[in-house]
Amino acid sequence: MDGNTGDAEIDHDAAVFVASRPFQVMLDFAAGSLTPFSGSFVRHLSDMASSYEDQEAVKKVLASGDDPVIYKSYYPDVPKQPRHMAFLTTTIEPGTVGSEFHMTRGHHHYRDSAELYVGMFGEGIMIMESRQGDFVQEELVARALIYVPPGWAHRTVNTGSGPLSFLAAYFGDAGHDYGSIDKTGFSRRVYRGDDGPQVRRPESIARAEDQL
Ligand code: M6P
Ligand code: ZN
Repeated sequence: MDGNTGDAEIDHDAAVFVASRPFQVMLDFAAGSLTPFSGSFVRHLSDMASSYEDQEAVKKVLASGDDPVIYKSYYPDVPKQPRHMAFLTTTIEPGTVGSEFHMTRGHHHYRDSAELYVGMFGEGIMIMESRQGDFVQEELVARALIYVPPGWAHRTVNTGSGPLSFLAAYFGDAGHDYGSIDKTGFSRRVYRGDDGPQVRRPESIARAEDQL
């Protein structure tokens, strides 16, 4: 049997598989971007105001007329389809909101699937939490690879004095589920402490547990 004919006969996913051609892009380790990129987006504090614990601090910054950039991402044109692999660079600006370090919003994937993070520059911490409540933190620095298994929510936090930049690659059809994180939050947050970053339960959760 002709090989092509055989492939055509067994390719049941053909209807949902979007054809595309191989391409090359360059990682810009100085700028934390891709060259060329197809799209980019910026998240300001106002775009993720509810993610931070200290809502008084959020209000104060926004009321002053400031709306700082928290992070910026660059991505190539990859179909959001099964069997494709999406990837993007993200650079989180340094700083805190109250005493909580700048961070991503954090999400689960709609279709539970893995994600790989590659540190480019800066210093940070990834916090990851399973649906069963297991918690893991890992340092994200240049050349660190962090593997996030299916079913683990993830948030990246910049704990350094300069920008934190990384590449993330995930399944094309993974999707971003922000709802469950917006609702329950992560069990731990990352704060600026006197002797460096502190990863701990927010005061409100710790107090509630003390009363049990
Ligand atoms: C990483 C990836 C992206 C994500 C970005 C910001 O680059 O996980 O998919 O969009 O971080 O994270 P979030 O969308 O949770 O704010
Ligand atoms: Zn993800």
